[in-house]
Amino acid sequence: ADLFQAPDYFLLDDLLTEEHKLVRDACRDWVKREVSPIIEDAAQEAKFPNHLLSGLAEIGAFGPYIPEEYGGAGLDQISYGLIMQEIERGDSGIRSTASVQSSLVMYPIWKYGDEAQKSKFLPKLASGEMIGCFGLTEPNHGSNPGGMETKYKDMGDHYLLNGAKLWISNSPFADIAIVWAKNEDGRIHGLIVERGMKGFTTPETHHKWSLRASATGELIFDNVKVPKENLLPNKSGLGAPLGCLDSARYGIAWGVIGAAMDCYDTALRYAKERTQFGKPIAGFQLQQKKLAEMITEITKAQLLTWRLGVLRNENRATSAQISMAKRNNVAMALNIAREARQVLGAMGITGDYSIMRHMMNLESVITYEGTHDIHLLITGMDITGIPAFT
Ligand code: TGC
Ligand code: FAD
Repeated sequence: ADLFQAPDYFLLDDLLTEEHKLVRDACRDWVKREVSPIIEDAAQEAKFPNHLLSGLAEIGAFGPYIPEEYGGAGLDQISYGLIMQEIERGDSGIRSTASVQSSLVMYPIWKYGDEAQKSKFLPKLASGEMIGCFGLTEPNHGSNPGGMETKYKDMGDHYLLNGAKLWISNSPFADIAIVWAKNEDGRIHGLIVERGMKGFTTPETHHKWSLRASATGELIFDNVKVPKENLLPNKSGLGAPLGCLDSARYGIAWGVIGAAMDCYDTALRYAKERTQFGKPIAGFQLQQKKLAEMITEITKAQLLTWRLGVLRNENRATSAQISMAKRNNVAMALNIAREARQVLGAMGITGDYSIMRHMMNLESVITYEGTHDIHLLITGMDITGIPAFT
């Protein structure tokens, strides 16, 4: 990890501002110092390294684009993307924590919350003093969250919440959960559920082969009394959680480039050092094909996300463009991880190198935040005008 060289085959650094480069380099140094040395053991032991939370806050990973008045870093969308890239070069699970905290917890409070909610929660979330999670997926409703069964009832002075969410990143230790639930009219709203509320439990999901350094769990609501001031008042309907997903999916499109870069860099270095049949394996055409295709795909993904970042800075990016980038880049990173693992032969299956961990992590990334199939159907709907989900 000490020797990591970020590939920049098309001199994309020329497209970045001094601020972008400063933010990225600070983040890259932090990952090298704090994440790389401990991440393999954390993944092997299936433990989220929660001592990293304050460092994540310091590099601006909690609310990169949230205004400074609420404790955020006040950066643009390209800086946000570069932060995600550098963290995911370390590990997709650590990037997941940053994605959830920023785009799935701070973003809805910032966009859909009232002033009291913003000042109560955002500064503590930005500093990492408080950690949040996002409950949309349910046991019976993953790709189709509109079918959710979790519901709340107006009891006059509070709401009564019942239901369950599954596959929730950070749920086992989160202080608050942004929970999407239907009211008596079947309309979806976001509620801030706080740890300690009676009837609210968060059991951990064990035995994952993927995202092992990230804690995943359930959210169970058994007649939970939620104060009325905890309902996010300014947006309802499925578009509210999907709006948060746009921001998180954008970050993932950048993030996975980091994982791909780390796999490529590791495979290239190994191929130049490993000798078989009297020469470095990098000298064989079959290995060159793998490496040349990796750098080509990384370069295309970098251009796609940079352009998407510019469009987002100008408020012109569409949800369908974000879906295309998420889908393309995650599949690109997963393919690179699989190819890079082979370049290392048997060494590729060990924890002495990061590739197999990235590969297993990316099996979650290709499923969460909208599966590879769902994003294809979003593109299909966008270009034909005909939804093919049902
Ligand atoms: P549909 O009828 O198309 O839309 C319902 C309403 O939502 C609006 N909308 C959006 N708004 C904002 N952003 C978007 N991307 C939007 N897409 C749609 C739409 O305009 C409509 O608004 P209105 O006002 O007319 O009501 O909805 P549908 O039920 O047909 O579903 C469409 C579909 C399948 C694309 C959607 O359900 C979907 O994206 N499904 C995938 C579910 C998903 O991504 N779940 C992610 C859970 S969170 C997670 O995985 C976190 S992992 C975090 C980590 O660890 O990093
Ligand atoms: P399903 O929806 O059951 O899909 C199964 C298969 O069917 C998939 O291949 C899918 O592509 C395909 N399929 C579904 N519908 C169609 C269709 N219309 N046409 C063609 N094929 C289709 N969720 C949260 O809310 N918050 C979180 O923090 C969170 N974190 C996660 C962390 C991890 C590690 C994982 C693995 C998941 C997480 N998720 C989270 C859940 C994630 O968003 C869902 O797993 C995802 O949306 C898919 O839902 P599902 O697993 O129920 O699959």
